Amino acid sequence: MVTGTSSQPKYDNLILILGDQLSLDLPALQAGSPQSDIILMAEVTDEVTYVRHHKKKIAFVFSAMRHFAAELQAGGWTVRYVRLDDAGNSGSLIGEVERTLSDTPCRQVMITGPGEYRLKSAFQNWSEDTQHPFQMLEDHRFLATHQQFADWAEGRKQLRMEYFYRDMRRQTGLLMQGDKPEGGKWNYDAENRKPAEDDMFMPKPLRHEPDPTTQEVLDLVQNRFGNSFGTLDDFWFATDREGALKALDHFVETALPQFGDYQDAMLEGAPFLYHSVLAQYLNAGLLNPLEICRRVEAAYYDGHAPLNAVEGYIRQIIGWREYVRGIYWLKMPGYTQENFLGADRDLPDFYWSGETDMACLAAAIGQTRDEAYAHHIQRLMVTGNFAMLAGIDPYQVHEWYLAVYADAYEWVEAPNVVGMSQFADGGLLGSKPYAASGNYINKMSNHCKTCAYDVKVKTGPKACPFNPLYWDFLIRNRDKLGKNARLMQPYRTWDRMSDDKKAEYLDSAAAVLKAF
Ligand code: FAD
Ligand code: DLZ
Ligand code: SF4
Repeated sequence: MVTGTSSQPKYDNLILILGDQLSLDLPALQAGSPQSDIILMAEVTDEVTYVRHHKKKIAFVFSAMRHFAAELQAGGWTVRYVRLDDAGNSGSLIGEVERTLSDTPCRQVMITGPGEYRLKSAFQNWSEDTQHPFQMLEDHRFLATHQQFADWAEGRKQLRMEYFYRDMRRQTGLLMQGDKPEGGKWNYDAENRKPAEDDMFMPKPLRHEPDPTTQEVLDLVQNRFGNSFGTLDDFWFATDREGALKALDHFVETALPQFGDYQDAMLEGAPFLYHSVLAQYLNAGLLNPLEICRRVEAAYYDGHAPLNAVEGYIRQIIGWREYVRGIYWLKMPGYTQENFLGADRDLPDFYWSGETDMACLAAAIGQTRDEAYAHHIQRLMVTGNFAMLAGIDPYQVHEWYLAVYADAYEWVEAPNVVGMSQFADGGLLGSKPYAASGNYINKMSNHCKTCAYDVKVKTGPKACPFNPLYWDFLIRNRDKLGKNARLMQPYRTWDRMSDDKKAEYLDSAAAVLKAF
């Protein structure tokens, strides 16, 4: 219950800023005024523990919040910053709003629309219950508004990213020559599938030494959440906008030119390859999507990076990122519960421990534990592919991804996991499941060379587990997938196999599934 609201308001607006709203151009900051408003930022256990967040993600968010609060104060704002260990911390964001109102009356509470549905609806419910004046502003740090995406989706049979992306190219003018795409093609993805070699020069993302603020947060997280997933060792993320901008420059200088060619590659001991490792900064608000794209576009016109790299990179941000956000808000609530294939197995323990003889999974999960990071193909074709082939409950898969990556917020994670990687939405995002046998991983990585299993062996104890699981997945789900035009070929191959071969595959898959 809100108390103290009847007394004379001390401030006009109480502006709540969330841990992923760390942008000076945030709508609530633009609408407010340092002269008449007070800002609230709060570290709360509810946000830390609603999934088993990686320790590095918690540390990143808290340190970035503290740096941002200091920046706001330096800019003349009054900031009430609640630290996790502060006496009286209620443990929830709504609790902290109420606590503030009770000792510091404010005419109105103002927030920028939260990125996750659960928080948005919690605030809407709160405002209805308390009747305290409340304003929620649309988050305009994206290219497409919810309404714009809904209008685009209206009446379409299929929501294909490619068409949405072209609209975003036209809207932003990025890589456009008049109304034509630069180079004559919209999409250079076909050129972006080279495997990487062990002896290639490998750039590294820019590392930032923890300053005293970050060090203090690291100690706090170790003390309070020491049992949470992941390690805090060697924390190197930037935690303010200045550092994030330097990381962007460093990526453009060192890795962007190869980003396209090796976008789908995986390499043992090379967790970042030519990826930007900027999503955690972008999603927390330290960088803006359009400024990243303009910087990357300039690298093309300066002759520093080729078109396949630049177009591929811009597509990820103005195409995929905006598109998955649109899908999330179009389909929530309910989207995270979808389970088209009826998968119901529990997530194997090795997703948390990393202890598995499968070299590709051990590498992806090991670096996830160490860095709170894995790149797209590891997320999609290793951990995601395995979970789907093994029939893991997609909700458990969704919770795992939301917890373990520094860049994970439900609006971007859920469509990628539930839709793209698990096909749990029945094909809204992808026209077919991203299911692959060991052959794909062998083609795109060198993991199989050191694996305890043999990727060329199809069945039996030495066989790469992805091989029998691939067929088991297709056969198990034939009633749901059998009519998919893009799966006709594998189903035909299956139908031509001898009964003995089929039985070998299914028995091997059963043995794999029994082992965890
Ligand atoms: P880069 O490879 O350098 O790509 C550049 C940028 O493009 C990224 O920083 C990101 O902002 C954007 N981007 C690329 N692909 C996507 C995509 N499919 N959806 C949305 N944005 C994209 N991305 C997240 O930001 N948060 C998540 O929680 C998340 N979960 C994922 C789960 C699964 C199963 C899959 C398959 C993908 C997921 N992605 C997620 C998308 C993508 O894997 C990450 O954005 C990317 O790996 C982040 O690393 P990077 O910054 O080095 O990206
Ligand atoms: C991810 C996160 C964490 C770990 N902790 C906090 C927090 O203590 N306070 C806060 O305001 N935000 C935090 N966040 C980010 C929120 O979870 C995020 O703002 C919502 O999920 C909406 O996207
Ligand atoms: Fe992964 Fe199979 Fe290759 Fe091992 S053999 S690394 S399990 S794809």
